[in-house]
Amino acid sequence: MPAVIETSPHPILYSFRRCPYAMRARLAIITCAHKVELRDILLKDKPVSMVTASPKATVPVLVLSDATVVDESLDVMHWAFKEHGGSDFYPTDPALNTEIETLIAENDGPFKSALDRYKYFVRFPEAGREDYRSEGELFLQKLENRLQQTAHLFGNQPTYGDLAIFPFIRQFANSDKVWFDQAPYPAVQNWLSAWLSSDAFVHTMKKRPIWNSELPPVYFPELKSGEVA
Ligand SMILES: N[C@@H](CCC(=O)N[C@@H](CS)C(=O)NCC(=O)O)C(=O)O
Repeated sequence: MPAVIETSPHPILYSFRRCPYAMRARLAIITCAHKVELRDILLKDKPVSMVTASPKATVPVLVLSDATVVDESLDVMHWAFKEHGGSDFYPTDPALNTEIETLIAENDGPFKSALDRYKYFVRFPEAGREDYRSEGELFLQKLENRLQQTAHLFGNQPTYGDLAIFPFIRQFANSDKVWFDQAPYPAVQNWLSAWLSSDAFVHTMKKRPIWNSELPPVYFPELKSGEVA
């Protein structure tokens, strides 16, 4: 008998607080003000219900009320913006969308690979930490060039491209904050710090109890006082 995917009246989002892919999914959901049941998990102890829904077992995983499973962070973002408003963040111009997707692909590909080696340089002794950092700086410089021209990566309005990319730049910055703060990327530094202090990000990063089926559901964004789920 096929395994039964657990659903709930609200979409369920399995998430790990510090994962940048899960952050971008939560940021999209909060930006379009759609409510989900948030299940914060630990990667070392994944719930069976999450792995049943998505055997590849990476976060984020979104399970819709009809048991549709969306288990790639960019697809969760697209679901959030396309289905539930927030269209200012999701431009209609196909050429602009292609440009956004191309930069996100560079973030998720070569930049993420440099970031992992920079963070965990001890595991990659074939080159030095600074070499990996320099590799990552190629992408920082691209972002700097854009942000010298406009307040956000794709113009003067933020788009899902900003939301998809900044959690990874945050990780890069945090790998050596002293270095990052004096590095020659002032526009990236300002852009990052504006996102980090935004209400959306602060709410997204709030510490919540690790989910288990005995606890009452946690809604995201949080219910306001008097609001019912
Ligand atoms: N391509 C996936 C990547 C997601 C991913 O790799 N997430 C990491 C956490 S940051 C994960 O769940 N890794 C599985 C594990 O560590 O067991 C997406 O965009 O959603």
